[in-house]
Amino acid sequence: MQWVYKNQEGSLKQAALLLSEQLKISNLAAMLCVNRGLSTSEQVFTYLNPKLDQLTHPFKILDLEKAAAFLLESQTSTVQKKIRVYTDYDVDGTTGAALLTWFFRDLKFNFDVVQPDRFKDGYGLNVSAVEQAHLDGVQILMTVDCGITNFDAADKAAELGITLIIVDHHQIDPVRGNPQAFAVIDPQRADDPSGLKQLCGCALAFYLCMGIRLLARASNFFTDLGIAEPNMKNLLDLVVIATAADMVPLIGDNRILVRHGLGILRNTTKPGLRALIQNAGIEVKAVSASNLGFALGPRINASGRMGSAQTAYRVLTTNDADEGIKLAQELEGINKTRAELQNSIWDQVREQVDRGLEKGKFSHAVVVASSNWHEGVVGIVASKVTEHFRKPAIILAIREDGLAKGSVRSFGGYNVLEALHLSKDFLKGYGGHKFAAGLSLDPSKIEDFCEH
Ligand SMILES: [Mn+2]
Repeated sequence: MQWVYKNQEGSLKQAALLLSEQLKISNLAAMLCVNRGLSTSEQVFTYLNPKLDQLTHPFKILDLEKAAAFLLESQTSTVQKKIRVYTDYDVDGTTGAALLTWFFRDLKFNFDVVQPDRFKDGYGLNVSAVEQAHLDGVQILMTVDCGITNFDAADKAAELGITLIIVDHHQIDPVRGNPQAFAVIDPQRADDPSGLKQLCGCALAFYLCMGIRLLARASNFFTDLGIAEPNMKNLLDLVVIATAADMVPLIGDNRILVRHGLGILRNTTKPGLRALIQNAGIEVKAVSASNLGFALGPRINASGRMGSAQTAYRVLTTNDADEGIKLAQELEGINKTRAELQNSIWDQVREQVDRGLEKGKFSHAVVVASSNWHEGVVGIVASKVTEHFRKPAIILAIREDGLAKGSVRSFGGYNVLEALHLSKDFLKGYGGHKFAAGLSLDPSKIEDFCEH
């Protein structure tokens, strides 16, 4: 990564000088704050000293109070309704699932957790997962870190009489809007007044839990049922991992969550999480922000990339010290295999690209494919390609079933989602963000797709 400092001229420089005097901070720190659009000494002070009680009130998020009330109500009637939590298989989704598990367990809710299989089910909530939920007697289905564009699945839930609660931070479909659901918690909604567009999925689940706790306290849920009120702070170890892994901007509430989450993580009592950190060769008390992205995130992600997210989920949710150690060991093995595969693919890709460049190929973007590559890790390799070759990259794994599936990563602000949209005639499917997306196509179309 390269850091480029903005050169401050005139009035901005003056503002920085004033701030550095008022708050007794260095000129550089003051200038960086000014660059971030902070101008008053109050704003800068809050920015530098984030406090938990400055977090945005959870009910500011549209539909959150409605969902919290419904969930609490569903568990206090004589027959507890069955809740299913359905999350993405990456770090954000898995930590979100773990966070809800700890919280719902404490509140003795009737719930289970399902995560899709990256290879069989793909990303998001699908119709058959909703049908399965119905067969399993699920009455309330809630998504975390996915769901906002799963219109067919939402329609199926409505048809089967399942109450759907979507908790997602991904973009709303500009044409179709929200899927039909009882509650759609997504600060990306144009009508959401919270200003929390930067939150990751796991953090949104945290706000939902804060909302449930508020209502539970107000309705004497804890005293009536003799349940100890959970300390929300203890869930921030999961939130900080997800926030770092999802690479959301560390401004506003995210700064507060990360600042405090890191401290909680260093004292975490979750046995599997402690073992996971130790296996990475890190002292729990000394976990740093960079450890989150380089050591913890990849280990948790490895689970869903290589097979099923189950192992990572169990590591993060076990109550048992011995089981925590055993599961973390298992995850360590999965991550090692992931790293080996990734290195071998990277070597092959680099060779292919070097050869292509010599022949004058890849002038705008790198596109490479092979049937030897594992689709679970091509995304990481694509990121490496963009850094190394400084071009957008598409890496495709040709699967046994004959479908080429892969990942696109942007370089230099290039909008890859738009580019895929323009080539959609060659593709079977695509989706994602401006800077990172996924696609699938018929291998025979790769050549045409490259030329397009
Ligand atoms: Mn996410």
